[in-house]
Amino acid sequence: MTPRELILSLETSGLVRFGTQFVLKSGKVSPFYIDLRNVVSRPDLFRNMSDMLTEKIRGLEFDVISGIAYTALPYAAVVAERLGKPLIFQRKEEKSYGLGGSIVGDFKPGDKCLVIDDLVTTGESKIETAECFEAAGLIVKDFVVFIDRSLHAAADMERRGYNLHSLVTLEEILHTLQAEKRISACDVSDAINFTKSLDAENALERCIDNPFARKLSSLMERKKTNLILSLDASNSRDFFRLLEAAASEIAMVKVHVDILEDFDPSFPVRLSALAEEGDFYILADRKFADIGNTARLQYRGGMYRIADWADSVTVHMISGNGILDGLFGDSPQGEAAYGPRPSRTRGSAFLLARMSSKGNLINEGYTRKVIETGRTHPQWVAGYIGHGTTVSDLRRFRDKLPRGQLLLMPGVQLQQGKDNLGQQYMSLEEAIEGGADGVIVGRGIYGAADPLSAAKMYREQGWRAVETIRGGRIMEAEAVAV
Ligand code: S5P
Repeated sequence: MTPRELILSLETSGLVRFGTQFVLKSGKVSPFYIDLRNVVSRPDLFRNMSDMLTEKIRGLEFDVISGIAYTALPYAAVVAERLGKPLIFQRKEEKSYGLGGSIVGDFKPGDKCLVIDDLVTTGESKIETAECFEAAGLIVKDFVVFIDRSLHAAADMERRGYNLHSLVTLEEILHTLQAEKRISACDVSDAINFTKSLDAENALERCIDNPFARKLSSLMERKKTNLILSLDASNSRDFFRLLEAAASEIAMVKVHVDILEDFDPSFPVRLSALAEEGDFYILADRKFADIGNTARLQYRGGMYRIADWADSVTVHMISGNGILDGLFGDSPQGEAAYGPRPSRTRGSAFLLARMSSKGNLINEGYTRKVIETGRTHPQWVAGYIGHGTTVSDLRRFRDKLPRGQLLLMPGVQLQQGKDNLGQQYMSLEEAIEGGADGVIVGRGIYGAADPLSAAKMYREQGWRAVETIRGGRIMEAEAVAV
């Protein structure tokens, strides 16, 4: 069966329909309707479509094959049998008994898995499936669908590291049916306009506007530096000596305030004045991790009163989303007990999505949930702290982050390497090539014989890489336009 014959036959069978208004599952009213679920009850069409799929897939490289339940599963079974490849699939429901996780079938970590689905609209559900498989150790590169009913999904998926192959696209359907006079020019323009507006809405949903992310990225571009100095000094004399020297080179200073032996209330006053004068921001790397109420007390109160002076803070999501409300939400019990809610541009967080230390317990599933939390809390989450083992590993992670939020990467030095307490370093250029927006450097600078020269070198090399690799832009243009 050719793509043209497939389109005509789907239209004849009423599986692709135009000309009236259809209410979709989302509640939106669409000028066309595509539903391939019942193809399985038409043996001829099912066989023809399975044949087309088999031919499309034959040339691709994979070890196991999967179909997204339920619609695509029967095809995946047929194609797997014909090509002599193992079939695996993801349960739709969480299993609550027996052994084994949510994936049915045998595979080895590192196996390449090809995934079949019936349609693609935004690509989001495909990416969720890929992430589930990746969390189980599989490598997912290729998706094959019957119909690409969007105008952008293939490009969006490619940006996130996946190839989308489709048997027919919406544009081919429209073109074929119009040429056959089965639909009018008006049907065609309605379908295109509807799809464009849906695509635009989806793009907006994925695009996040966080005030601090915007401020930090514009400071980076203005000052031409993506350097975040991790100033882990144990006394304020060393701290300020280093900071005063490096101020002109950095976009932000990262502070572990509880490392200081001689902290007193004059410390944040002096730090804030220096930040103002030297044009950089302050990130308190407190790594809040407790329940919301405790985190709120730690952030707004105690002797450090971090909320009063830090532009942003780091947060572990291990205790659940309540921590973000605790840190940045209003105080139902009044401000007296907890201190005031931080201002909108001050109260922001970088979530720890991946760590640089060897043997850390964060896995892909955890990282995925952290990103999801960041995506659903755009008012507070300016970005993520994340690390990669290789450029491509970092790139794949970066591509999963919403646009408009930033990736700050620790564990960076001029060369790859490690310390003797589990820290792992990636080189500065690799970090930027992999998609880091800000590079966090500690001992590479303050541990150097001449910290000021080191800071200058990191800043220059880092910004040169930003110019070469990303054209001198930190924030993608679309994100700023929201
Ligand atoms: O995964 C992480 C997260 C962070 S915030 N790995 C890290 O190293 N960090 C912090 O970055 C760490 O607490 C330290 O302050 C800095 C790295 O310092 P360096 O001396 O190894 O560059």
